[in-house]
Amino acid sequence: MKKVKRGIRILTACFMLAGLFQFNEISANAATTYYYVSPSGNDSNNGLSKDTPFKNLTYALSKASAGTTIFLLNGTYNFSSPIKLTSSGTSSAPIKILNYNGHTPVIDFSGESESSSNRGFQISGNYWVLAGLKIQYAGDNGIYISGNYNRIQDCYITKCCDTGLQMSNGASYNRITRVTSTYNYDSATNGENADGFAAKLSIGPGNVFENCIAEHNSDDGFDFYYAGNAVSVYNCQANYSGVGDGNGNGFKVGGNYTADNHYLEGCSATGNKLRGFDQNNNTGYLTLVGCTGTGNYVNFYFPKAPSSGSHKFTDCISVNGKSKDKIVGATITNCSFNQ
Ligand SMILES: [Ca+2]
Ligand SMILES: [Ca+2]
Ligand SMILES: [Ca+2]
Repeated sequence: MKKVKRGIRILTACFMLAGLFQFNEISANAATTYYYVSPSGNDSNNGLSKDTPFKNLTYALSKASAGTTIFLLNGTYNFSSPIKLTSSGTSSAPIKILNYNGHTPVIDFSGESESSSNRGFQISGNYWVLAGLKIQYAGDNGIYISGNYNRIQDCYITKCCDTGLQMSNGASYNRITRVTSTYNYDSATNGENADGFAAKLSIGPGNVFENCIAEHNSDDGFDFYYAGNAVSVYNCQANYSGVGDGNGNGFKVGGNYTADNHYLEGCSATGNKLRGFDQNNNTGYLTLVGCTGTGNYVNFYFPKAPSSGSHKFTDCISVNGKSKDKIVGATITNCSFNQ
């Protein structure tokens, strides 16, 4: 009985402590600065209300620090060079760039020429949140992330001259949620590079895609070439990839013989020029749960056993592939493949 009472006392103390932390967090939130930006605003305004907005996002960014929220009022914001997010928020006080009042502001980079240095948003900082934006016509990636703990959600990325959203060069613990990336095309290389989403070329751990859609991109829908760490993908779609010299895979989950144990759940690939789900020389083991390939040239193509362990396919469905599936070195449970 005594032990139980002591347990209750400890529990009570824990709840009180938790309450204290919550209180601190609310205090921190109360100190948040909100800036408003509008294409018809003026940088000599104070930017502190929707009626006195700044004109330039870059001006608002120059005043932003951990805990700042920037609201972009409806309209089109034109850029001819990348927006570089180099500073950082914190886990309890991220820096946010948000839409306002249900509208979708357009961030238009058509002033950029097609060149690998002309990205849209370039995020090397940590703890940024971008939400509710349309991003278009960047001269390279629409969004490029090398930083950590960033969140991109409810954005629409289109018609950029390389991959719509790319993570590389150590990017870790970033979460991409409900983003659509479509009609990206690198004309300079006849479409061979522009994916919908990429986590490739040396990422760190902990990156997640959820409920994202890649459609009509010239190269691949999702590309994890030479990732170097595992990516988790939930409920994402990759459809109709492959224009010009593009490879045309839905989910390209490997490359360059690195062992990256990616996890895909509830994903679907439809109508891609080449493969719906493609191992692409990944030497790690891949786990696919509840994934569906429909009407791709090959729906599932995993021709090599992993260097250790086994691939795991559970509840996966292959429908109307033009050529047969190939799966080697896998534990297959409750799937309908056409091998
Ligand atoms: Ca490029
Ligand atoms: Ca390619
Ligand atoms: Ca690619």
